[in-house]
Amino acid sequence: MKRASMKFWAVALATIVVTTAAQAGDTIKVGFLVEMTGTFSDFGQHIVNGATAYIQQHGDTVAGKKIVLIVRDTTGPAPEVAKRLAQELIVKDEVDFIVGFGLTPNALAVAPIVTEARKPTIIMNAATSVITTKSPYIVRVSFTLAQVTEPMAEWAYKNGVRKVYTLVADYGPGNDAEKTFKAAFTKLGGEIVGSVRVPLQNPEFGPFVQRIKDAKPEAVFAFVPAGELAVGLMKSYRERGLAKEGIRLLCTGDVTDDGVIDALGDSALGVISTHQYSMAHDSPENKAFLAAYAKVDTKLRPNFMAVAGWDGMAAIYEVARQLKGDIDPDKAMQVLRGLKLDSPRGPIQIDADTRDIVQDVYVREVKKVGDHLYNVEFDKFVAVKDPGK
Ligand code: VNL
Repeated sequence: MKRASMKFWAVALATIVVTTAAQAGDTIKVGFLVEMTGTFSDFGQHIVNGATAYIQQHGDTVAGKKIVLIVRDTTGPAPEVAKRLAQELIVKDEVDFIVGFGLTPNALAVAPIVTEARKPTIIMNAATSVITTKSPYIVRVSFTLAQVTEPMAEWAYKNGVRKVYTLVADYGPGNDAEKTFKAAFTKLGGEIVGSVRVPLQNPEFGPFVQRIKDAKPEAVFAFVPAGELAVGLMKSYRERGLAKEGIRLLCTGDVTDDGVIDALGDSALGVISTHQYSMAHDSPENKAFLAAYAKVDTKLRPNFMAVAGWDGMAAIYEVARQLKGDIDPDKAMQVLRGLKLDSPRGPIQIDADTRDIVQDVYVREVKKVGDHLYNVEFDKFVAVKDPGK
């Protein structure tokens, strides 16, 4: 997948690392632990693209220091690989920050290492609530599944939905989504008529989706990670004729992610989701982000991970400015706690106590605008904290 762009990154990164060695001392080094190959390779691409766009837009020097990116490929959900690469980034490369993490298992694996090394760590996607509790050196600029799921349960009930079947990927964020949806929806008076969990690797959606159809719920609530799983789920939903039976699809924005929405095709039209970012978000900050991103990658549509990559870099620039270029780990954490940013998604804040993100969560509908599908925002929940804490 994405062989051409992988090659591009291999070359670009080699160049960046060589430059680093020559200028150690005058640099702020940012080590990326991201998925650059395999099923989840888009995640790394999105995150690095977003960070690169930020640097190109704002200049590669801040507080007199040159920002240097060192990108390492975790290859997928691979905790042992993530741990080894984190050690190398800290000991050999002497990075000032560790960032990235498309996937929860990699973030959890690295938590004890960054605690031990006192290394400020910025989560740019991984979205299981518990991650930020695993180290005082972790902050999150992405989202949590609980944070975007609770609004979905409330919106569904308010709009007359009473019987829901849940489908989630069977790992941390999926379990959070299932638990949160069930709790919020039943508290309001709704009923969960069934729940399935599908494997993270190579799931066969057909039989699961058929089981849901046979149970005749009014809606399915679904979370699977963005990318290939989302495409697989949408395909089965269409092939098994759930929409025709009047079974609505309600999901987190991971399923209707901007990065794959073109591949979902018209079967995605009308799908309702809740999430923190849409390409269609109307603001000057988002326009600036989209313009900068388009100079970095013209093929892969930017998504919520790219925005988190952008915001994570914005956070690092702010730390650098406030610390006048001298990155002391504990002082950096102090700046990050409570930090506010005007993100392309809207205003965001890092909660000073939990180090987790507080942000608006939007309700969106997939619509065709011009030649492309977009998640068009039509309602929002303001300044949502992670309810999973
Ligand atoms: C995770 C969360 C991964 C949401 C995802 O796919 C996602 C995770 C990138 O925490 O592992 O959409």
